[in-house]
Amino acid sequence: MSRIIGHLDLDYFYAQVEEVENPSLKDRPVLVCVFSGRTEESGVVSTSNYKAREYGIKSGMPIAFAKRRLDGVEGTFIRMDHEKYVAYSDRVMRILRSRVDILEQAGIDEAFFDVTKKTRGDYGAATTVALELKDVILREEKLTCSIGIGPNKVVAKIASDFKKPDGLTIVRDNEAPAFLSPMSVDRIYGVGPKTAKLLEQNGLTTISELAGAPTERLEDLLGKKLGVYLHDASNGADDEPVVDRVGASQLSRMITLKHDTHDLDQVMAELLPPLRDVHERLESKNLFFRNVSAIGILRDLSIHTRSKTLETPTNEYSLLEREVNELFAALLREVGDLRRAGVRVGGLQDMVDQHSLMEFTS
Ligand code: DCP
Ligand code: CA
Ligand code: CA
Repeated sequence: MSRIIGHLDLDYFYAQVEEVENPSLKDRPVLVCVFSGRTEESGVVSTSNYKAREYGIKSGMPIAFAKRRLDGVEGTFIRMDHEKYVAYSDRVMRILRSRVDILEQAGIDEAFFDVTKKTRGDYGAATTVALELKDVILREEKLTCSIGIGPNKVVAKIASDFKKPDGLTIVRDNEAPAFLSPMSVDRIYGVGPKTAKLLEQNGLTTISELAGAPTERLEDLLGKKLGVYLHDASNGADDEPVVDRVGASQLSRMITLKHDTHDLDQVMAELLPPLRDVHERLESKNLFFRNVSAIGILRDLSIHTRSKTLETPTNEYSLLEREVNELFAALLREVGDLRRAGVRVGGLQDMVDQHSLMEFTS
């Protein structure tokens, strides 16, 4: 049976979350920004709503530049609040995970899913699942998203981007080559600006041109692995599995400190709620952690990290707190005042696996 794979991507994610929390924003341009703090206007646009995009606003654009683009129209500029978006993201992922066979989170606002079993390989049933996912996310979180359904990850990812916002694009197995051929090569997952440029310099701009190029030529240009992958992908073939990465994943929380500080006790005091939150999340998911990191962001926005790998995975709170304390002590010996502080646990693994492993080895 051929697979049925989906890709879901939330629409104008950070800006949409801000609209959800303040619906009066909806009809005007909303720009979520990272302010670097030098002057009132220094920093970049992280993302914007579709109203703002009508004026040519793009992610990564300097704020001052975006203001000029708006040309006198009143926009709302909002400071990026990463923790808030992570909380929405976590809830959306939880909604999805319970409704598909396998979920693979691929970014803060996107995930691949496999529904082959659930739909018994039937695209009609997959359409129903996709509509249901859109519906639940809208009902429970007030967020719209775009979904692509196809025979593999490459096609699903391109399909979710095909109609945005609030789109649903279904590409059946036999429709994949025709769907892909007119698109530019950079739509393929894994083709960044550098690869795209190299391909273009070699006369390969569209996916159909790429699909027609002999594999050996692509291998010469890009190396064996990427060459073979792109040959297959451009022909609509891709057998990358959807994998639940929970076991390899990490969990983090960042906070902005009340005042920039170099005081370890102050940092730890403010970090207690996020630390407890991280620990609760681990417990609720029955996970042990293996790595701990302390993250500090300074006034100039430079990011500094200290990490430690434990000898054995654990879920013990007191140990987590102690390790984080030590890591911050080390970090503060080397950097100046912290503006933001955070903690990350990684090497997460299922307690069930852990127990069975211990039974096995003892
Ligand atoms: N993001 C960012 N800086 C970028 C690109 C993205 O900070 N250069 C953040 C803000 C986005 C989020 O990541 O909301 C998700 O990125 P997407 O590329 O999925 O873009 P959006 O969700 O904002 O818009 P779209 O509706 O096109 O998916
Ligand atoms: Ca998105
Ligand atoms: Ca995305």
